Amino acid sequence: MGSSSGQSSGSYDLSFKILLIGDSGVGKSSLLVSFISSSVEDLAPTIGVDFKIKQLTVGGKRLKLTIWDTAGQERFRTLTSSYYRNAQGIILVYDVTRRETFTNLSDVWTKEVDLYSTNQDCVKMLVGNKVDKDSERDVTREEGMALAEEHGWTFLECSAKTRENVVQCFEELALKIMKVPSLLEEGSTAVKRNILKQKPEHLPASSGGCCS
Ligand SMILES: Nc1nc2c(ncn2[C@@H]2O[C@H](COP(=O)(O)OP(=O)(O)O)[C@@H](O)[C@H]2O)c(=O)[nH]1
Ligand SMILES: [Mg+2]
Repeated sequence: MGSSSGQSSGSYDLSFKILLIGDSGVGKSSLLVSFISSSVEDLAPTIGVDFKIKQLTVGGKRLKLTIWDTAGQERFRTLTSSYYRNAQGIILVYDVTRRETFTNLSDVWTKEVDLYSTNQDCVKMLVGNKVDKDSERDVTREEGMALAEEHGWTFLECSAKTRENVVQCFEELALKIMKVPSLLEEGSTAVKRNILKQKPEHLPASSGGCCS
């Protein structure tokens, strides 16, 4: 892993793109805010979608997570391929008090994920949100676990409101991503690319056109 060329590189070793997916109202934006709120790092206004950046250390590595959230267009089922492109991790969110948000993950969202994901190794995590509303629960923990097992996903229940398990969602996902060699490679390549972008004056003109 070479970030030796740039002390300015950084403040992080690996950079990953994470997506939040699921029906409108399940709490995707709340989860993101709940996760980010302990920190001041946040940016980027709406560009069709919202994304926020969070730096944290997991497994001894300094990570930069760029977490993309839909800007409500999931209501119309019109997320585009660019939303999915180059994601290393996807968080599939449902509301434990609304069963249809759970069944829609199988019926709708996983199909889109399969269609658009550019990296087939992309790590998926199933998250049942709003466990604080226990008296209104409509999907059991066992059902969540069973669906996750069926697909080989990681599973967690959480509450964006109480922050129970919120940080764990993102940390567990990051740990899983780091165990997949192809994703680890993408994560470190993204860091190098960013160094090129930030410090052009110290480097020869890029010969291999990157990105796009
Ligand atoms: N009780 C409770 N309400 C939540 C939780 N997460 C989100 N909400 C509420 O659910 C509604 C939809 O949340 P939002 O984050 O906008 O969902 P999104 O459409 O998936 O982004 C809002 O009124 C939130 O305050 C939670 O963990 N517990
Ligand atoms: Mg939202």
